[in-house]
Amino acid sequence: MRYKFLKPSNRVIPFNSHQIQQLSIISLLAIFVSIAFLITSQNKKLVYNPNDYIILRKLERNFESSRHTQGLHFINSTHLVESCGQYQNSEIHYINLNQLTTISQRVILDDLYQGQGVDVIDGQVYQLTWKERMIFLRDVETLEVLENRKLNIDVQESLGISHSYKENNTLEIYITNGTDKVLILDSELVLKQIIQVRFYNGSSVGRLSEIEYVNGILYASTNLNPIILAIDLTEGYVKNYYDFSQLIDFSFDKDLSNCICGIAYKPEQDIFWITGKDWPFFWEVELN
Ligand SMILES: *[C@@H]1O[C@H](CO)[C@@H](O)[C@H](O)[C@H]1NC(C)=O
Ligand SMILES: *[C@@H]1O[C@H](CO)[C@@H](O)[C@H](O)[C@H]1NC(C)=O
Ligand SMILES: *[C@@H]1O[C@H](CO)[C@@H](O)[C@H](O)[C@H]1NC(C)=O
Ligand SMILES: *[C@@H]1O[C@H](CO)[C@@H](O)[C@H](O)[C@H]1NC(C)=O
Ligand SMILES: [Ca+2]
Repeated sequence: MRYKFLKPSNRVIPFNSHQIQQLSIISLLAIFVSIAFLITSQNKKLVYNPNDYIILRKLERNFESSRHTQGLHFINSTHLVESCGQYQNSEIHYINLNQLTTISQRVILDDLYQGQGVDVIDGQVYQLTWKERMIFLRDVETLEVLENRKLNIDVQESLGISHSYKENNTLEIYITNGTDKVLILDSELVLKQIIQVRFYNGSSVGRLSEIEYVNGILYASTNLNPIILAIDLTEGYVKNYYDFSQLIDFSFDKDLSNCICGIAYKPEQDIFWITGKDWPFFWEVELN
């Protein structure tokens, strides 16, 4: 067999020594920049920035209802739904954003129940109860109970609720049970997965409480400090946390109020409304 050899090109690459020198400097620079980038991107993952938020507004709230906020969520662009709880003093109601001092559609819970987290899933309001393992499914217009659903999983408490849809449109319901874990349930409330949440240094996050899932991140409060954690559920790590200690000075009872028990995301403006037990204000904040 004969091989056919191709004639090498006559063209000479037109670089002189000066240009080659320039090229090597550029390559060295590029390597240096990539290494620097690698180092900073890794550091970024490991360093938290608790003050990376902006307080936009302070809004005075209504005090006629229970002040014991346990869950908060936006129903639509003009209304929040709030679940408040203590035994014999639990309720759920709407708050109109244009009339913050007026609450509406107030529904009082039976004395046997303490209201906890609240979310809207597939057009229905889901309200958790604390130790009763009962979820009230409510009409989104009237807040009247449509269905009682028992939480048939091994929990002593249920505190916060939120949800998302995975790529194949599968509903995932998130529930916190007063531990450092997030329980993932399916639409039938069957437990699918338990995610243990950690800081990057391995420390526990304490008792996770109110939650709100937004664009791939689970925002959660803890009972230890007035902070909001931004959790990556796929890794189970806290990506960042936001320290709102400065807001505690504004509350009526500094011990009781040490938790941000109301976290609601307002998609129209990409902002959050936050409040706590016995807080006289809602705070409109931007988390970066
Ligand atoms: C928002 O929800 C409340 C309570 O169901 C309702 O009264 C109000 O009309 C709704 N507003 C909009 C803009 O849909
Ligand atoms: C929290 O939930 C997990 C999973 O169901 C369970 O193993 C654990 O005992 C629960 N803890 C509490 C305090 O409810
Ligand atoms: C959808 O994806 C989830 C995991 O992301 C999987 O557990 C589930 O079985 C899938 N469901 C369907 C109907 O494909
Ligand atoms: C781990 O990191 C968290 C968040 O920065 C911090 O509060 C905690 O004290 C750290 N724990 C240890 C043992 O350093
Ligand atoms: Ca919420």
